[in-house]
Amino acid sequence: GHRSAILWFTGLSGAGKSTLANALEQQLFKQGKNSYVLDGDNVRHGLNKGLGFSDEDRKENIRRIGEVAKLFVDAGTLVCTAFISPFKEDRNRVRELVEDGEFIEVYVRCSLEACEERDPKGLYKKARAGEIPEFTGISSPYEEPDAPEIIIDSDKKSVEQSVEMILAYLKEKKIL
Ligand code: GGZ
Repeated sequence: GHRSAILWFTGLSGAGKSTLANALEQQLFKQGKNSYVLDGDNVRHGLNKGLGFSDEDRKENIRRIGEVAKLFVDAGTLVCTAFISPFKEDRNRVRELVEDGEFIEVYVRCSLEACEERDPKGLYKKARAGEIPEFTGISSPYEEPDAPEIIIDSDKKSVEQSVEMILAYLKEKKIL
């Protein structure tokens, strides 16, 4: 068995949050652990359809995701969330929803320059051209975590190395 927890990935667009969350989930699945990924694909298009990217909408986006993540914890699932979640206050509010040790903040750290260089969806280019208002890192802030449980330097570590780091943390904390 395992204890349930929230692995809360935070970082800029293009930093690699979804990639890491999904790679971790695959490993957990292989180990027979009950896990699930919440990301833009299954949340912003459904539950949070209608929310945009103003500060207020991002706050509400994160609040709802936090509540859903808590339900997953109640159900005994290791839930990985992959959202920019740019505001410290909103992330800390989610932390307070669950027991000590059940909120694991994973800062996927990557310089704006590197994210902009990758630009897998061409969004930074559009944001620079003024076609996407309030784009995180360009025209909307990202507040770095003060004390994340885990920091992944995604421009220096491979996905495999990063997943190993997270698995090692979960074992050390007796979650796995
Ligand atoms: C940031 C935006 C924006 C703006 C659309 N700012 O790389 P992506 O495409 O797939 O990930 C980004 C995603 C961010 O949604 P989140 O729910 O994670 O954001 S938050 O936690 O701040 O609520 C990006 C796309 O949506 N996107 N417009 N203006 N990212």
